[in-house]
Amino acid sequence: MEPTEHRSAVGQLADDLRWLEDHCRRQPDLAAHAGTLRLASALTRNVIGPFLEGQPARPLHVAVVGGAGAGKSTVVNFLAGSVVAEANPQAGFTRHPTAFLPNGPAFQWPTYIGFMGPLNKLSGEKPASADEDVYQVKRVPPAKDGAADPLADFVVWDCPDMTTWASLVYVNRLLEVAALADVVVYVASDERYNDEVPTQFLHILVKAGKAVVVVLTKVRESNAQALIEHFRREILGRLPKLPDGTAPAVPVIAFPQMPQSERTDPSGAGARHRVNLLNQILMLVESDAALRTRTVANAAKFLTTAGDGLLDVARRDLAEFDAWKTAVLAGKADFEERYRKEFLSGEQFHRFDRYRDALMEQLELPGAGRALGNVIWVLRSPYRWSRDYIGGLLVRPAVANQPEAHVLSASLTGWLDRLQAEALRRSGTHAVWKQIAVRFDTELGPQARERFAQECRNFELKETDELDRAGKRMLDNLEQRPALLYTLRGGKLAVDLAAVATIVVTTWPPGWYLLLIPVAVSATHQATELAVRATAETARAKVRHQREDLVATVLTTPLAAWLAEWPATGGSSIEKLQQVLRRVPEMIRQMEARVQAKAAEWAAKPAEATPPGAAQG
Ligand SMILES: Nc1nc2c(ncn2[C@@H]2O[C@H](COP(=O)(O)OP(=O)(O)OP(=O)(O)O)[C@@H](O)[C@H]2O)c(=O)[nH]1
Ligand SMILES: [Mg+2]
Repeated sequence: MEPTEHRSAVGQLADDLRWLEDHCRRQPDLAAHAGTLRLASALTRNVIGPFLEGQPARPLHVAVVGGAGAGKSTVVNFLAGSVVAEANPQAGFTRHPTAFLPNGPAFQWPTYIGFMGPLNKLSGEKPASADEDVYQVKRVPPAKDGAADPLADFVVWDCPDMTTWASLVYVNRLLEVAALADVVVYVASDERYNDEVPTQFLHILVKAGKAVVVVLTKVRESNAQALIEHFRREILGRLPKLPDGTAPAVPVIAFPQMPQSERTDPSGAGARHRVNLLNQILMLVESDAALRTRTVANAAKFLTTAGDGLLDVARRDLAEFDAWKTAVLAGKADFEERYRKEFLSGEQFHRFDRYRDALMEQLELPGAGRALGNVIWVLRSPYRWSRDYIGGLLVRPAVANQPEAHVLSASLTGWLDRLQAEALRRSGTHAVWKQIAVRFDTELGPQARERFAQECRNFELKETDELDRAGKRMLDNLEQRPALLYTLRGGKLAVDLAAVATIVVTTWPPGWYLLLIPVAVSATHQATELAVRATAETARAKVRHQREDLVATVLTTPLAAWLAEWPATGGSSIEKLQQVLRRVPEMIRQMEARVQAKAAEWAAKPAEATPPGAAQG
């Protein structure tokens, strides 16, 4: 695998996690979750990326973290062996991270692109209290007695405090360094060892597989052992179990209340405390390569196991998105129901009458038969007159059916109004709804109407066409079956003639009974008309169904699909969220596989560095 390929994959994953984090930050109750996401993206760019690109294990990184005023800068001085960090009674004094390089031959500072994310390396020097997104690098002066530095392979980081997840700037600066660390020294003071947010932070670091050493500061010496036990039980006892079911091994040591003379002379008057701390750290270091491999493998494992949790925020958004889709579909069903009730059920499709009359006409005899037909037609005249007269009396004025265009437009208004009301009602509950509510009047509503108007033009063309086709189909059914057509025509004539013959023969000699003839031919005609009407009604019902389908396929289904996807288009957060949700799990899987492959390479190589020896007391 080429380094550039690693780089783009790592860059993409880190960016996606960063984006998820920003997305999360917009929801205040998810601040801690955003912190986990920041840690995940920082692990990707500060640990996994450099490792895959072949950066050497050295320097290892030890980060000193904890609550405000816990004594972090003081502990940094003990690690460095001299006063290098500014300890200050003002809590929250240290505002940006500072890296202290060991004295000795220079080693390669990580040059990985994206290393430390948004934090820039300061070129000059600034006080630790400078509140900027920067980190600075300083060098530890040589030991006065010329002794070798036990942490010669380590960069020691002094960090801002961890007091609230909400103070973004500090948390982010801190997380950047914590992610980078091979060893984390967690500092808690005797008075505030139990603070909630630093404890949550400790939990996350342990979950991320960091090697952690706890230093309890400002402890009364008589109380030290009891406090250590208490801390193990109450704080560490609540740590999540490791994937293999064991409790994480986290050593705890106490730094007693020290007079200033000890505090400011870590290698001299305070040396016993320093040795105690260094030994805890050096015990974790089998070799540079082994410790770094552990850091990287655990980071990859954290991404894999935390992966699902990391995406929780996205799932919540997508659940809201699904709720929107459900609302759209409910509106679609309402629209169709309304169209059925207010238009279709009362619609006669008068245009269709033409085809019914044409069907009736088809049953009349052509050619020579026409003359006979005309005779019968004359005979039926009294029937026709009375039928039309009675029909005229019976026909109730047609109920004015609402025009179709009117029903369609009103149904659309109903659909959109309902969606808008839902978006407004829920806009306080989630950003997805808020975004919809805010953009409804200016974008969603007008765009939906415009689309609908276009679809309507298409619909009108198709509906006329469909009606004509149904009418023609009815006529063609008969026309294309000449045998049936002639049987029906002939049959009707035969029945008429048979009736006439029967009347003439049975009532011979002719008398007033001949008046029965018009009655008989009228009766056969009425029967034929009823049959034709029934055929036409069946066809009309079919047209009604087809119209219903047509509304669904041409109007409501495309519009519903467009409405449903609307929140996920135009570069919206949902669109990006869907992309990220698809991409992140796959990239994490790939990343873990790459890390495993590279770790196996490292394990096969002879160790580059000899393990550092334990500190001398
Ligand atoms: N008396 C006494 N004071 C201590 C001890 N350890 C630290 N302090 C003091 O506690 C104060 C805070 O210590 P720092 O090391 O600056 O703490 P920090 O965690 O770096 O604090 P911020 O950077 O402000 O978050 C300083 O004034 C230290 O001198 C101790 O053992 N005894
Ligand atoms: Mg400090």
